[in-house]
Amino acid sequence: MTTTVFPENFLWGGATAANQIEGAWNEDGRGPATSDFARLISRDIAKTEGTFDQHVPHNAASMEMVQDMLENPDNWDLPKRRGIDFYHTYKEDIRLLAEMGLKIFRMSISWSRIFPNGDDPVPNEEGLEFYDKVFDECAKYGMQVMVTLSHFDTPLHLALEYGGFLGRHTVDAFVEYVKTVVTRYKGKVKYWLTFNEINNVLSNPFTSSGVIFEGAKTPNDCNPYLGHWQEKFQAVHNQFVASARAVAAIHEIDHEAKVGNMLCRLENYAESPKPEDQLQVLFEDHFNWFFTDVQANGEYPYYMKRFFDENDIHIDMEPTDLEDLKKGRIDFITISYYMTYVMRYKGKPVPFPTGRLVSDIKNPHLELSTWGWPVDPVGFRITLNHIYDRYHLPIFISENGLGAIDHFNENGEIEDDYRIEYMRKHVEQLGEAIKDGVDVFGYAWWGPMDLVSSGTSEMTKRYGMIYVDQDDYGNGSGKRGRKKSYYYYKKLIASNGADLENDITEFPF
Ligand code: P53
Repeated sequence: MTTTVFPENFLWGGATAANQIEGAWNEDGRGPATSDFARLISRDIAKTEGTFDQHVPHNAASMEMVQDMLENPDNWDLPKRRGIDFYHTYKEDIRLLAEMGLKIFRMSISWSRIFPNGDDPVPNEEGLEFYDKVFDECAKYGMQVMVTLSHFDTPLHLALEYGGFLGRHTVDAFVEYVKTVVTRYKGKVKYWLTFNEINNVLSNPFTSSGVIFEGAKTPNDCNPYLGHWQEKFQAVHNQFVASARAVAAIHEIDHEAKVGNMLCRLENYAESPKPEDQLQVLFEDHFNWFFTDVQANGEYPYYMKRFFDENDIHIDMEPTDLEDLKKGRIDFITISYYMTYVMRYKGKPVPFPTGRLVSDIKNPHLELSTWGWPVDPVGFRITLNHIYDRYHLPIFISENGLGAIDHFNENGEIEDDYRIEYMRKHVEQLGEAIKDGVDVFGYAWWGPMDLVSSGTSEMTKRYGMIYVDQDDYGNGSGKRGRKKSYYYYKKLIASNGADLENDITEFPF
């Protein structure tokens, strides 16, 4: 076996989010969150609409629809309300993860489990106890946790009353929530992330930040990927301040704790060597770097001024905001990496974001996943170098993975070589980036057990190495089983990334 390039104590992990696994949406005092209003976009629907695009509107946006989902939940199929029942199965799930050799489990706390309305005067003890149990269970196996404080599930009350992070009140409520959980779990959690994929607010403002525009009437109004820049960038600013104040509070409460950002990393290629195409890459890059520039450097980068000026965007700031941004700089960088993007000149030599989460221009050199996401392991190495070059901060990969359709073979097993291949190639390129000198301290596979998709609310889009017997409509026994990739990742972890060969011959379910 060749020797490993991965550092000792490298954190091999798996990543999840409360709204995609927990279920129990109204148990033990949990209040409703925006994720409870996401409808299923099944493959069948996507096929007839001709797209698996993330931009199919599927969130309730109109007040009428939200109200109906609250009052008549049986009329709606809302998969994130059931998750994969982790709220009740957490012991078994954590055992399976630990047996795979996981060193770190990335998960999120559901804010509305702790504060049902997001801003209640006292926290919900039952909610707090649940995460005590989860953290203790992980500790039992020597598994660390990385906790995202807000992963696409703003408490509904804050969305309806204040437009989510469009309102300053939500900032204060978030900081209070953060102080509460960090004080409670001090010593149990070393790694915190503030907002999941903070840049998602540009394309899915309701999903990512509970943003409801004034006068929103139709489902399309709430998650537009173009336009509404004034509101979107105001919400972003408020999230920056919330994040920075959270970082400062966490550092003060727990000196051992480290706090990171979370960026959906968009690595952009020019469609051709045409300088204008490259210019478009520069613009699009800026709208991606912007988020980490603020969170890592503590100030607004120079290039946003022109965009704000030319588009009449005025950010409302409170007098202490810029100072707070400086004081709340992150300790490490995290990204989700799934794919790369192709840019073509849009005809105007001025900065403007596309806001898209999946490239609409095809890269002829890359294969697509079943959901149309280009698979690009070399892009992973490139992006890691770009990030490290820009910030010189330690990097943790908080998400990477492949959503695919799984089938049982005649022995009742799942031989998911496509998933293994995806992992093998990405871990290989991660190793190359480490050899290049990039400081990476961990890698978390998205969805180590199958879970509800964020973009489409499907179960059919499976990421897991652990199978969950449940379909898009909630049918199934919920039983867990091991796929071939479970044994592959286990072997990979045991060798600390040295053994990448797919030579697994036995993989009992
Ligand atoms: P799903 C779009 C593009 C890249 C990553 O996504 C994205 C999205 C938003 O859907 O989100 C992250 O489940 C997100 C996870 C999500 C995962 O990627 O749509 O942080 O919550 O599940 C995969 O296939």
